[in-house]
Amino acid sequence: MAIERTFSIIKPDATRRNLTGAINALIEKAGLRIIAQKRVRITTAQAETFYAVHKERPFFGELVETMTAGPVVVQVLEGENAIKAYRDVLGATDPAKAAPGTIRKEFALSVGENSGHGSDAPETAAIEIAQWFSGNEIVG
Ligand code: FUP
Repeated sequence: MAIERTFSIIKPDATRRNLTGAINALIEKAGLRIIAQKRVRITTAQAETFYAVHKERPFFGELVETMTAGPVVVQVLEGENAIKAYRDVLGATDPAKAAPGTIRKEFALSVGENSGHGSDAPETAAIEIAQWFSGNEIVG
């Protein structure tokens, strides 16, 4: 298996409830290393760009509002098969369908406020990491 990097967002619903450390504990317990991390506020324009793939979906406006409602923590995670490994740690998009022990089962409030984002493929991981981090901010 290859060592990969993936991009993660701890979403506003989670930072609001002071869950950054609890989520990081699940990330590290899964064997993923947090090799870059910063707390930022996402602007409306940045949220619209980040989720452009969902532009035509009925929930797009609400998604942008949710992502800009408070601070987020953006991260780069590294590990074996990191993209799939982190999506497994996150659990299903809908927390009602997420497996026990996953971030979304343990912490998410709803599909919209589902506590975390993880890249879905190597191409999107590379684009998303580059959108938020410069090379010297990532220390593997
Ligand atoms: P995921 O890859 O699990 O983050 O899920 P998607 O890319 O399908 O969706 C991205 C975000 O859109 C979700 F995290 C929350 C939001 N969303 C909704 O609000 N309603 C939906 O029906 C689907 C997604």
